[in-house]
Parts: sequence; C-alpha cells; structure tokens
Amino acid sequence: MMTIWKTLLTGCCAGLLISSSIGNVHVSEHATKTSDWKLIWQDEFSGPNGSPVDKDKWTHEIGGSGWGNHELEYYTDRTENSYQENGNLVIKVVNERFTGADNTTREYTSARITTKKTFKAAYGKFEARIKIPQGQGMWPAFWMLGDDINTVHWPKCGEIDIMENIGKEPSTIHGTLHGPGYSGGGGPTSSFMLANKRLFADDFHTFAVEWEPNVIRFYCDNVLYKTRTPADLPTGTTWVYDHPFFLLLNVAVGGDWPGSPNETTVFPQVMLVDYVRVYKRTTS
Ligand SMILES: [Ca+2]
Repeated sequence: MMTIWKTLLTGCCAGLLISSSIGNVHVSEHATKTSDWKLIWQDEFSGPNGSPVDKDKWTHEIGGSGWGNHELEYYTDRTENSYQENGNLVIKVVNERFTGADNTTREYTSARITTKKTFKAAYGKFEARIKIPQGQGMWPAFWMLGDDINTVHWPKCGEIDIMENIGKEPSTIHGTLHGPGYSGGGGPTSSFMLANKRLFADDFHTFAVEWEPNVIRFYCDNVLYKTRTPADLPTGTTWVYDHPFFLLLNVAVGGDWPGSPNETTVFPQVMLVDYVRVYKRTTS
C-alpha cells in the first residue's frame, strides 16, 4: 500500500517527495554493458581530509524550513556538516541546537548539496557509491531534479529518486519517479531489499539509474531491480524526463515519511559517499 507525503516548493528548492511501496523485487539482467558508457562527470571526493566539498562541483542548500516534509534538520554549509575525508564525502548529522541566518532554530544539523549551478545532463547513467547512516529518523537520499524547476516549478520539472532510505527500514532502499499528476502516491516507486536482513548502513553500496529516452532503469549493486517507462505512469499524465536534470545528496532528519528520531537513535550519524559518476551512452 502506498503512503503519501506531500512536498511543497520552498524558495528555489523542492523538498524530497516520497511514496513508499515495499513489494516483490523483480531482478533482471543488466540492460547494458559497462563499455556502453563513457564517463563525463565525476567527483571522487579525494580532497584533503577536512576540506569542504569542491565548490566547482557542488553548491550547498541552506535552511531549516522543513523542506516541505516537516523535516527537523537545519542544512548548513559548515564543515561540521559536510567535508571530505579519506576519499569520501562525509555528510554528518549532528544533534545540536542551531539557529540560522533566517532565525530558524533546529535541534539537528546536516547538509544538502546539489549540482544545480554546476552540472546537469539529459540522459545518462548516474551512479554513486554510498554508505548510508542508520537509526530511526534518518532519511538519506541521492536524487535528481529537472533543471527547469525555477520556471515550470515542481513537480512539473520532474524528480528521479535514485536512492532513498528511511532508518526504520535498514535493509531497504527505494527508487521513485515524480512528475505532474504523480507527485504523491502515484509516483511509480520500487524497492530493493538486502538478503538475510543485512543493513545498508554496514557497507558501501552502489546506486544508479540508466536514463534514456522513454526508459529509466534502477540499479542497486549493479542489479537491475526496476525498469520504468511511460506505460508505468498514471493514465493521462506526462513523462517529463526529456530535459536536463541536476544531482542532489542529502541526509534529512525526521519528517513525515521517516518520523522523528527517538531514544534509540545514535548521534552523530554520517553518510559516506565514495564517488558520484555520470556517464553518457556511447552505443545505441
Ligand atoms: Ca572516493
């Protein structure tokens, strides 16, 4: 059964918009070969330990508005919340009282970075290797938004959620599409679950989509777990995945979908990102 949370557009940025449906995972063979793809953009996060994210590649989104999902964190651009270390991007979730320039006070801080100003692409393979945080209330995500968000607005710009996890489901990640008329529960969503109750937070895993005209394929650890086409959209709605999108990485705390942290949640939490790589298809 779908569960729906409505996301509002706040300023220049859309929040996460989620629907959840844990069902059977249909695993298929890889649709393409590695040699079909040429690397065109990457961040390996190999800067000096403690250094901030590369400003030529990422921009911070700052604020504690709740991001349309009643989230509890304040996103900052401080190196307390995001930095490079040992070849990884670290997004660190801290339980601390923080008041931002907008006078909003939150009890948690975290980071949300985007390539909105620095990189966008239409079609391609978009992949990240990530070790997610854990605990009730955590909501890490690797996702994309249409670059026309400021003109046509969300959800018409389109949203591709390559990986989302909520702490209460430590063995499951979700891949979802959202667009006009399917911004809520109508957004085609699917899940990938680790076997034997293994936890995503215990290891690095790769999360990817292969996005081509009229098809988006979702992968976890190189396993194709869902293929989406316009036929999967609700009747009368439009496939909006035909223009450039940009990337986002963030860890939200609380909000309508994951619920709030509780006494079992351990802070600080970190999301480690070994790399983000984008490929263009070289074959047809
Ligand atoms: Ca790396």
